[in-house]
Amino acid sequence: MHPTRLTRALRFYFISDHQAPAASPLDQVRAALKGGASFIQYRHKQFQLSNFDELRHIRDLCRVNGVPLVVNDDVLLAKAVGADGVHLGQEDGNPREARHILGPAAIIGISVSTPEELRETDLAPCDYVGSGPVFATGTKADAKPVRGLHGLKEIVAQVPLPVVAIGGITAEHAGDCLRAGAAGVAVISAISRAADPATAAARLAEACDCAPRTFIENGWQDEFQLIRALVAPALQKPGEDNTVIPPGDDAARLAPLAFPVITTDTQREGIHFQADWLTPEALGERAVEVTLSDLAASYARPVSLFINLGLPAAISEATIQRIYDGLYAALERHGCRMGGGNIARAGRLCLDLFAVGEGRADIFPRRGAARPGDGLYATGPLGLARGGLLALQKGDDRFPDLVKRFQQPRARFDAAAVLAEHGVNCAMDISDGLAGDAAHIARAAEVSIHLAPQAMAQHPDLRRFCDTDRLDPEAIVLTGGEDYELLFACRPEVFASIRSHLPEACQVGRIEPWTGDYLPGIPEHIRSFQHG
Ligand code: TZP
Ligand code: MG
Repeated sequence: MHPTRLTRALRFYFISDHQAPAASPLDQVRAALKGGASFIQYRHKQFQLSNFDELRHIRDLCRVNGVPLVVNDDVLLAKAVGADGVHLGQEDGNPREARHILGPAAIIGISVSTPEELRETDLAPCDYVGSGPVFATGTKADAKPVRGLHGLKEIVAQVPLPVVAIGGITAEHAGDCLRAGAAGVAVISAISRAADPATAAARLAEACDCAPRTFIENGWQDEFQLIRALVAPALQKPGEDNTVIPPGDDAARLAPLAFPVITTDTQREGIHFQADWLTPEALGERAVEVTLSDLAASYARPVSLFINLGLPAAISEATIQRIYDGLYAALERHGCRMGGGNIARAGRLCLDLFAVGEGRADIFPRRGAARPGDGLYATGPLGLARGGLLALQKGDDRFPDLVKRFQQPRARFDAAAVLAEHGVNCAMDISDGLAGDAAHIARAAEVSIHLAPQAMAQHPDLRRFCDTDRLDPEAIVLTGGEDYELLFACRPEVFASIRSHLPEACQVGRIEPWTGDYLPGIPEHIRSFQHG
């Protein structure tokens, strides 16, 4: 998880209590979320398989409310239920093994009570530290000696990760812990054993300065109602350009297209994106831009878009609506219509998009049309989106321009029009990185391509990013996909004219007769670089 987001989420941390006399763990979590808890730990010291459904329900409640859930002690239980991570005590499993099993995106917390314990702890695989008991607690029978606010400060000073204070914390003390440097406070009994857990949680939220949340009890329920709501904007302008019989019937009917151009693309959570890389609106916009980018690369005018949406149970209607707001914003930008779609349940969020466009009668660019003597060019800077993604993954807020390149790519219809007018018959969009995509052209055209990423690697934003992180900008230009610029080959004299219309366009290589190697001089690790 993005470190800045994690630090924010840790502020008000609730741990469920299976021994509380009145409220069940599920009811406690519900009350905590209603009150404004920003992080949940499921802790059950006598967990049995019969408790699994309760945990699954808690997982869904957390997901639909956008609150991270970790499981105490048990890495495999965390994995089985699809929690966001695990919290380990000193005597529990090894955090490195937990990281290996749960993967790079998982949240791994570890308890550290004293500086001596800290010295024994491998913090590298961990994301945060829980430290206490700050005050006396009756909840943990084997709790270590009370460390007080002074002990908390000592740990905060020595730990390079966010620290959550724990042990006997109430709304009265929460502020003291935060002022001592804790990123957040973790409580059990202050909520689980309160006469009114939701009110107790609201008081803690206030003490932690946590914004109140609109609590969501369920994910989306009614497929038909949801579809009606989602297609409503498309129905508001029926048949405007006489291209589409709008969604609402079994299929869309398009008016005749002289040269239909059809493409598809998929965006899967955990593979193409993580939920915390993009707002729901940006996810929708990006999915459309990425799909339409293939039409731009084919010099086609976008006509109609179809979407197959795979929805996990624990996603709220509000979130789905926000994804659609983004989809519609991007469609509007490109004058493309929503043709229709389908919704199905899925384990993780996934968007499969299909776009129909109208190709030009005079030209359809092909990868195989590159010829020796051509230059290889890109319509704009490369590697910036990859830099943005790396910055996002590390939670580095210093590169908003690069992050924007990743989050908000734009299909280059403007550049495509220039290329088409210049008769450029070899073009594609760059989604896999310069090396990978140039190799597609080289294979299709049976030529060798001498890549020259040096000029692109001079981009000041990329240089600044690479300098701070000691990365090689040329390697990022070669391997960093997802800029969605167009890659094209043409005669150098044609490029000279194109350049006057596309000032950011730049040479990235040259096409040579086949020499036995598609990309001479490009090291194997760069060619075989796999994108997530
Ligand atoms: N670890 C240190 S103290 C503690 C744990 C799990 C118990 C905290 O519970 P409470 O009821 O908030 O004091
Ligand atoms: Mg433990």
